[in-house]
Amino acid sequence: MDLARRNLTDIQRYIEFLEQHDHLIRVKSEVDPVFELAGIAKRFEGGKALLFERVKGYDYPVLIGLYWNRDLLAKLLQTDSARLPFVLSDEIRAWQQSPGEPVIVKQGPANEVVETTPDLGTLPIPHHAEGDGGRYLTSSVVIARDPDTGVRNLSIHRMMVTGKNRLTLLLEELGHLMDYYRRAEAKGVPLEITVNNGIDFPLTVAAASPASAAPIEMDELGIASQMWGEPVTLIEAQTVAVEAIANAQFVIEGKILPRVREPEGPYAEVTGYYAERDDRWVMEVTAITRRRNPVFHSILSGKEVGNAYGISASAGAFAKIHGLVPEVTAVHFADGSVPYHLVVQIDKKHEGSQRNAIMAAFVSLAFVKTVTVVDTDVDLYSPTDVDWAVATRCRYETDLLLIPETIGHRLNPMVANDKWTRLGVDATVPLPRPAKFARATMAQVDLSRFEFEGL
Ligand SMILES: Cc1cc2nc3c(=O)[nH]c(=O)nc-3n(C[C@H](O)[C@H](O)[C@H](O)COP(=O)(O)O)c2cc1C
Ligand SMILES: [Mn+2]
Repeated sequence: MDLARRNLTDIQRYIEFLEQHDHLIRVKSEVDPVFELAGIAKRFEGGKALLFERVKGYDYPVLIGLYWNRDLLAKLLQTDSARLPFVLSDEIRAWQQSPGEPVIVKQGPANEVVETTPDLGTLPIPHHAEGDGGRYLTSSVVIARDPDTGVRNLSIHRMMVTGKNRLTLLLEELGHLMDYYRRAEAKGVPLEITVNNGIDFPLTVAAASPASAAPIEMDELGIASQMWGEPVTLIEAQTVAVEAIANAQFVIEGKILPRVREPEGPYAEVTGYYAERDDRWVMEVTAITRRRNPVFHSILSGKEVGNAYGISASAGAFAKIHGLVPEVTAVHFADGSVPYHLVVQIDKKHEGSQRNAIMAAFVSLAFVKTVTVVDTDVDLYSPTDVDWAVATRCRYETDLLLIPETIGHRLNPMVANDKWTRLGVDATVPLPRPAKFARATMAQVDLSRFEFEGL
């Protein structure tokens, strides 16, 4: 891909792009970052992105909504929304075949200003949902290095501000950052990290790519370089031995402390429910660097989080699932239940392949609870069409596969003792395909040959 050549590698250029494509609303009035900002954003969720120019009590604007509209992201990558997952999975596959190294320099836009005494209170971090436990970083990318091998990792974590130089964060059980942290903690040492706010789409894709696409021994930063068409530039940090993104808006440096847990939450999660307050992992901030004129980036908790994760994760999983079951033609998270319901489309050549596809999907995506497989004459992006396929092509006594006692996603209220039951739904027509399953069709008519009034 050629995003670097198109000069689309930072938030400032994104804002220009959004404006050129009529995808940006500028909020001119002063807005309170506590509840009001998210309340306004919620009213525009799914449409144009919002730039809050005047945030009460802060010097910097806030951008929100970059990930809540797939058409916008498709435009950015010069494709259309249906092609978006394929374009991304091609990039992930190209990276897997030739992973490249980033460029590391001392200075970049993200350390134009070095705040000598770090104070998270100077950043316009919004307080989103009414029941959230505090102000949350929702879109920032954490960079860390494997304590044993030194391999770099990128991931996104919700982070609640608890002091001028303190945050609490969530480390998911199966994530690579958790794996790094556990090994650091066993040695009794902190895990150094940089937290990069205001990064571009390729870096979010890299950070959200699932372990099945980017295994622990690989540095997923290369996915972003692949999309840029040139190596991503990193900067050395001031106080830790991990790099940061040179084009970020803000970099928060620090370490996750061993054997320390402090209260975090509640937080309005991707599930649509509040995650409970509990004792979780603690980051001590050692430095903050920034651009001279930074724009703070936030993701509205809830649906936008699902989209940001869903687009990258399904692209990464498609690369894997297609590799295992080549008859699979596309995968898509059902919009209402990211990351739990994955729809898989298959051009079935062998009876039974659709069930292999269900198993491949479950091992490729740790959080998926339901996999529905449909044929190629079903529009997997349309919940109505998928529902029709299940209603007319699934024989419930034989085509529902229940897999009990599998590892569940802890955020989901259906999980008990870390376990839940997964469901595979086979909504494909059996082979050889009986004639009664041919879809009713009308003639394909060229409308330009007809005159209409009231169109
Ligand atoms: C917006 C967003 C928020 C996320 N929040 C968290 C989180 O709070 N904790 C967590 O462990 N993973 C979170 N994730 C998921 C991880 O970033 C994601 O699973 C990633 O692939 C993990 O990287 P890894 O494979 O290198 O472990 C979030 C993802 C996105 C896109
Ligand atoms: Mn990883």
